[in-house]
Amino acid sequence: MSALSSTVAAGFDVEKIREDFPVLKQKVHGKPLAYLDSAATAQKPVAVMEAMRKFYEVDCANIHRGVHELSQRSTAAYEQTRAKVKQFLNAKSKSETIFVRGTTEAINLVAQSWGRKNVKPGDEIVVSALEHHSNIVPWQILCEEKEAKLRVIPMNDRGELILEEYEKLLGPRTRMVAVAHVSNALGTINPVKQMIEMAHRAGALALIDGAQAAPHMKVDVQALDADFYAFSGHKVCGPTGIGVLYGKAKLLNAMPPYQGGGDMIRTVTFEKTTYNELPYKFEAGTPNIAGGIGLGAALDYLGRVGLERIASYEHELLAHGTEALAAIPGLRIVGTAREKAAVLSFVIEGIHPHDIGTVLDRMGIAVRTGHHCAQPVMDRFQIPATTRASLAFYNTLAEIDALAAGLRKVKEIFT
Ligand code: C6P
Repeated sequence: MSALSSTVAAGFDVEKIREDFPVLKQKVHGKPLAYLDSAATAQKPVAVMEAMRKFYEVDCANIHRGVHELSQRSTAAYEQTRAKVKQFLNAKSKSETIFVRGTTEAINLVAQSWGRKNVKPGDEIVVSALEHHSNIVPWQILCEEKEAKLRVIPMNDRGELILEEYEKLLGPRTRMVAVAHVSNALGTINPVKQMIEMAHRAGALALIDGAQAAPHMKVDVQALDADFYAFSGHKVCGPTGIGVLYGKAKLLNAMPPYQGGGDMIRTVTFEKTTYNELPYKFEAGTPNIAGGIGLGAALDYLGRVGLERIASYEHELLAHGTEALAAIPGLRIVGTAREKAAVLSFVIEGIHPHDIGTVLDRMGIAVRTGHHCAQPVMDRFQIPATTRASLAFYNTLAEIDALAAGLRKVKEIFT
């Protein structure tokens, strides 16, 4: 497909979308920026920056604490985001949506609060071979403390989880299954609805790491029947330092607080403290108010663009990128699952990914190189690292063509 048609691919006016992202207009090392690192963090539309600016310029006050006008306004703006998150995830109630710093904190909250209360020696936690470290280490810490066992669902050479092996891992000792909805290193979309169903049949709970799914597809926690679902604001075009833990109310109600401090209490005496209702029981201390407001603006923005349109446009980008990269001799795509989101991880024979990334950077092309915080994935494929181009709805087919041309130059330089 030509670069020209990229502006209206899938009925999607990407050039108009790009107007909303000032950062994309710059040159890097004298070349137009091609930002292909959205899995690390997505760029922010003007609407997000404006919402945060308005908070600091006009409304700035602490929330849930003041009777004065500014505090009332700030509280209302922050809590409006909760209603938007409820809608974004199709949660049953706002009280099931807890603001945290991001996916990492969400998973740690569950591992520490739910895990410490419910996991006993000999119990088992199931994760998968394609998890980000954030969905491995919190469970390892818990297992070590509780003398529980971490079991791992293996994957095949495409980077797809082997469900027959998963079935065999499930048993009466399984307490929790924690899996990514979408792999950040490979792009694999896991069949999480089915995996949750299987966990429930075994009497276990299921936590879904939605960090790489929420930016790319419509998520419905009720349709999935997820017990917990986590995502990060900064990957859905929102600010850093804010994210969401969704949890079923009956589970959250039965869990002890994660941190103690302001806002999470009902009454405090030196003899006894009683806790606030959901979701505040899990939100100790002054939160990231501007971040929460920015996240609300980001969800509004994604809603206006439309997640279904985003998914179909990105699918087109991915297909184009897969074809363009596969045509480069010596390049191997790592992660070829049949169900894939917009991630192109690859290695080129004889050239270190860091060298690839450095040369691409000189051409204005931003990609991530390394293990992508998924070292077990690298071990599985027996490679130390990959180069990863991760796409978003503001990318163009022309940028992908620039990546492919850049990689051909990299090959010329190093061979
Ligand atoms: N992955 C990447 O470049 P935080 O850092 O808490 O916002 O998200 C952690 C996280 C958890 N799960 C998955 C599947 C993720 O992809 C990430 C973040 C980034 O791939 C930064 S390491």
